Amino acid sequence: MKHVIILIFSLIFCTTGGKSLCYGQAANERKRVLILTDIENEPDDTQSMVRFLTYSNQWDIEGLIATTSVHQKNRVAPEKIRHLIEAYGKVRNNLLLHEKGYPEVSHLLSVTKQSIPEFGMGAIGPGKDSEGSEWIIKVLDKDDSRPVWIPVWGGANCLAQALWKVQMTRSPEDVKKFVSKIRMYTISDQDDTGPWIRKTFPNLFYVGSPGYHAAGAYHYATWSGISGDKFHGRFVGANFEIVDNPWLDEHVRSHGPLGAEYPFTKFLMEGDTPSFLGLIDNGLNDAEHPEYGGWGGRYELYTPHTLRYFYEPETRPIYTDAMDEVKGADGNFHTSNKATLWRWREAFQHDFAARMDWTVKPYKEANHPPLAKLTHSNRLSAKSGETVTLDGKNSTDPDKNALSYQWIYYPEAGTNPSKEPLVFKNPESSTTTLVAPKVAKPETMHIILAVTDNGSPSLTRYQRVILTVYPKDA
Ligand SMILES: [Ca+2]
Ligand SMILES: [Ca+2]
Repeated sequence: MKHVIILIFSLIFCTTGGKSLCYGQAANERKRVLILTDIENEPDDTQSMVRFLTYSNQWDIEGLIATTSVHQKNRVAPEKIRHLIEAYGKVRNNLLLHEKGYPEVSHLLSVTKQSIPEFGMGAIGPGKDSEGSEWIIKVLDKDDSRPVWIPVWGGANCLAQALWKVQMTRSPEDVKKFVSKIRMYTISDQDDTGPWIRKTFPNLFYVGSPGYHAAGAYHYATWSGISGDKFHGRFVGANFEIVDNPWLDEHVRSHGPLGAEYPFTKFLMEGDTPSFLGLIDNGLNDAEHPEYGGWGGRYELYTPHTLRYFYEPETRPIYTDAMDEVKGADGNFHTSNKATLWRWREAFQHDFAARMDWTVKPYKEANHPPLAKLTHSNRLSAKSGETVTLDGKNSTDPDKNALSYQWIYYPEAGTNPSKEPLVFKNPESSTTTLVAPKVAKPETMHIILAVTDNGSPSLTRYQRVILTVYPKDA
């Protein structure tokens, strides 16, 4: 019933010009999330699970399922998930001093499941059902119209078995309905079931950088932008210090019982985290639109036969690697898919650091994010040559911190083919204007308002304005 009320609420928001963007799942609707993890294959799944638990009040957590992967073919480790939930249980009361809605330990334990300890397509077919695959079916079959977001941190075979079973036992119409509720994000292909899912279910909402580690795909993948900023030893612009072990010691590992569970980085910090960074409700992310870009990176819908490491006969589009041009910490401009993610690195690292503070500090000693607010709709339109006013002056901060403002044009997220940047008057004040540029046909332009407080660590929230510009004589 709760989701029906939320849906009605968001419909009212849409019709009254509220903050919702009004298509697909409303951007501000509480999301259902089910994680698949090859936890224990290396430290980074554990790191990602620690971060995930500090955001667990943002979502309805429907499943935490231990799986295999190419890096851990014959083992699943649900006991590690349970261990981390127990550590979360020690700090839950403190987290609740800062934000409401943190789930009970008993709830998280009740949705912790496991797949069978077999690798890839070897675990698909008759007799291969598992506690995990049956749970996925149960979650997707719930009488709940909201989609289920499925970040895949290892192999995808537990989800593949659920899909295989549904396809074998249900009518094509019911299979279609089942598939339509899935929102899948994979950290590349960590077994051979990702390609099978893409081929077998061509309408399944699929985000990821396809390809195996062996093919070098991990170096190219968008997700590696979370903490990788070297490519063949070359510095490519992002700030590495804030994802390196000394920073993590200071801001995470030294913070109470949950921070103590955060392991030392072996390869990359938190390679799996990009799969849920885009699900955080921060005013920038719009998970139903991976092409808009957000904390988890930006992904465009196309058939990835042009990928550098493409090696399979794909015939369908998926949301995959897209390029942004971004000014890096080195002062130079960089054009890359990884930049779509590392451009937000300081904001999402500070946000995590603040939440780790929440696990140990009283309210007054920690920082809390500002509330970015527009005095107008997120959807505006103008004709070429008209002046458009953008106003974020009603933004507030729960700690009464001073706020700074930045108006950012995000050309890659819109349709405007012109490379000309939009010119904001006073781009660092709460209110700005711009002159709508010349266009040949209606074009959309994405403008991001970033509001940052002066607390410690500084925290940022956003609003996205989608401006449609019409030709002057239209
Ligand atoms: Ca993993
Ligand atoms: Ca604050």
